[in-house]
Amino acid sequence: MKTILISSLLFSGISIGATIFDESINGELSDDNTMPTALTGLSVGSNVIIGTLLSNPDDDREYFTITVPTGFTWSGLVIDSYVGTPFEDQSFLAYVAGDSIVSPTSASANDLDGNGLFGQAQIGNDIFPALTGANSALPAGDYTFWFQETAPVDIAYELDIQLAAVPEPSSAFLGLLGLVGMMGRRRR
Ligand SMILES: [Ca+2]
Ligand SMILES: [Ca+2]
Ligand SMILES: [Ca+2]
Repeated sequence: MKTILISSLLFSGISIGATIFDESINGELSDDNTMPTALTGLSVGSNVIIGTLLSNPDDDREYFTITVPTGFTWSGLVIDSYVGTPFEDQSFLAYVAGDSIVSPTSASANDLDGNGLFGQAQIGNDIFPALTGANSALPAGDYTFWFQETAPVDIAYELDIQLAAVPEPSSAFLGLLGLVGMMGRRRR
């Protein structure tokens, strides 16, 4: 049953590895921490954000909020690509649960649910555990991100936010429910 479902998802070509935002098509991700770009329509599997962190004087920041729909969890964040021109090894990434994030001028680590420096060394890796400190996936809801590079370089990046489906009750449990239901009907 599960095999059939996964196969149909793979071959349907829907919602697997989808690019949910591309700055070259959709415009700049917000530079304003009070108005992060809202990213919706996330689905199970990969949700890719493609963009560029522009160097000074642009002083580019990327503020965006993802909405993890009910029935899903936030299970991973893979750096698909990270290329600095000139070479740069890592950039600052932080997140908070909710739809707003603290101002960069007043931010302290206590205001953030997770932060770190990520880049070259993490290409292809899932940085979810390092960023969030969570042992397992985080629940449905809003999460707001802050991505920034302060060195005078341009960073072309691809971030892959991964969602998983909340496991359904096991068939044995559903069978038990059905049995209880039948017994209930028989008593009437
Ligand atoms: Ca940008
Ligand atoms: Ca921006
Ligand atoms: Ca850097």
